Amino acid sequence: MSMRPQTHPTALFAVDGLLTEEERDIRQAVRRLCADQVRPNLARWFEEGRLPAHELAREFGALGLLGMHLEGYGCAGLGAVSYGLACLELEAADSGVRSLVSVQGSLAMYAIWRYGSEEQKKEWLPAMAAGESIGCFGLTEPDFGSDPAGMRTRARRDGDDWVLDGTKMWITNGSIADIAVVWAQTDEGIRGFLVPAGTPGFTANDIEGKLSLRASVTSELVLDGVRLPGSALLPGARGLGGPLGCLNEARFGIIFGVLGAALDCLETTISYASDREIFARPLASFQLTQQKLADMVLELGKGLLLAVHLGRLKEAGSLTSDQVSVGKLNNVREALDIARTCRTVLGANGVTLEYPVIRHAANLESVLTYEGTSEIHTLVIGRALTGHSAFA
Ligand code: TGC
Ligand code: FAD
Repeated sequence: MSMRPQTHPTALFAVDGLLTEEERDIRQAVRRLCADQVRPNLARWFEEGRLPAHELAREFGALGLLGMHLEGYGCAGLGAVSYGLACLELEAADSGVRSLVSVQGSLAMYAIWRYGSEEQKKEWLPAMAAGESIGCFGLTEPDFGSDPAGMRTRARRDGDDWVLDGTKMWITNGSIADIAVVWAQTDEGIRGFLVPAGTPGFTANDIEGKLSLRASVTSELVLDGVRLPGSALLPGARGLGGPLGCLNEARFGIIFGVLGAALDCLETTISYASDREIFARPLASFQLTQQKLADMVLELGKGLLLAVHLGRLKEAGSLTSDQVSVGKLNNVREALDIARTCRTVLGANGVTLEYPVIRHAANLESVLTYEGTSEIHTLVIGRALTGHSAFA
């Protein structure tokens, strides 16, 4: 049987030609760090349900990945596409690793950077950029995930202080965070607060039994009469637009990130199908296999082109939150579909941790749900198209 050289999936779309040399260098540096320090351990971390988050945060901080798209306060101040490519490489390793970086840079640091006082920025951002302090972002509650406007966590003034009561649920990095950004109802609408770990009345309990994003810490935050000084309030955030403004940043990273998971699945699958002989022929030589590969690479390539396009819009300052929903909905949905299809090509081997495919597929189930479920992003797009809000 004659055989031609193989083409890498991304080469079919010539995406590299859309990137600057600096962007390609950053991608390469993150890829190398993941290959050396992250990937060799991932199956074990996933199986054991843990992540050495502090050590990784310091490594990522040293490379400038934490808050890398923010300016000043020890942050690298790089462009949106560079940040996206870093997310892609991190998520090619594992969505939990990308989550660590997303929550730190795009949610916790971004909230302080965008809405914080000068004192809050100086106190927290340099240490967080270096990975010496870890942050988390508490928006979701047990009864209010898709509809955070209904949150029950309440902050009331008591003299110059604030007193917080409530429960946050599903909080990434919750129990390992040095600082929690907590959103609460007040008499003036939703406001954000910085709650340092160890504040009396504040506890974080890990959520056990996850079969997705196992290499990531997810916690419940309990606030029971937590007294904070007036300086703990984020002065620049008022109303639901405050936390939603942070979500735009993290959702943007996911648009790129999930393509890393999909690409890792696809590379694994092409290699597996090339080596695996079935009916005395390579699995890669069957038409049904090639149909799957071709369909997957089309979605991967379209997703990459969309991601780079949205990244350039973000760099130009014109990216809208509706466009972020377009990217999040499409790329997560397609990445999950790719992971599931790759799993079928690997047969029984596809259900083990020996290959990364089922780990990515399981992780992407969480990514489909967090940062706005696929249904919520569908309704955001529906609202943009029709003018009618169909959320409630
Ligand atoms: P709505 O009336 O549409 O808006 C209320 C106010 O918010 C503004 N706004 C936005 N601002 C910035 N960015 C956005 N994407 C925004 N969307 C809305 C809006 O302009 C308005 O401002 P103002 O000044 O007029 O008051 O609000 P709604 O209550 O109808 O809700 C809309 C909806 C459903 C889209 C929103 O609630 C939503 O996005 N729900 C999903 C919640 C969500 O995504 N939660 C994520 C939690 S964090 C997380 O999952 C981290 S995972 C971390 C990891 O490990 O990576
Ligand atoms: P629900 O809101 O109860 O939704 C259940 C189902 O109903 C979904 O399919 C949803 O799409 C659908 N639905 C909701 N509204 C509508 C509607 N109007 N029409 C039709 N269908 C609808 N949150 C944080 O604040 N910080 C974090 O760091 C964080 N990390 C997370 C990490 C993990 C691993 C996970 C799984 C979640 C995390 N979350 C975090 C929470 C996440 O954002 C929520 O799970 C998500 O917003 C959905 O909320 P919910 O789980 O309460 O689902």
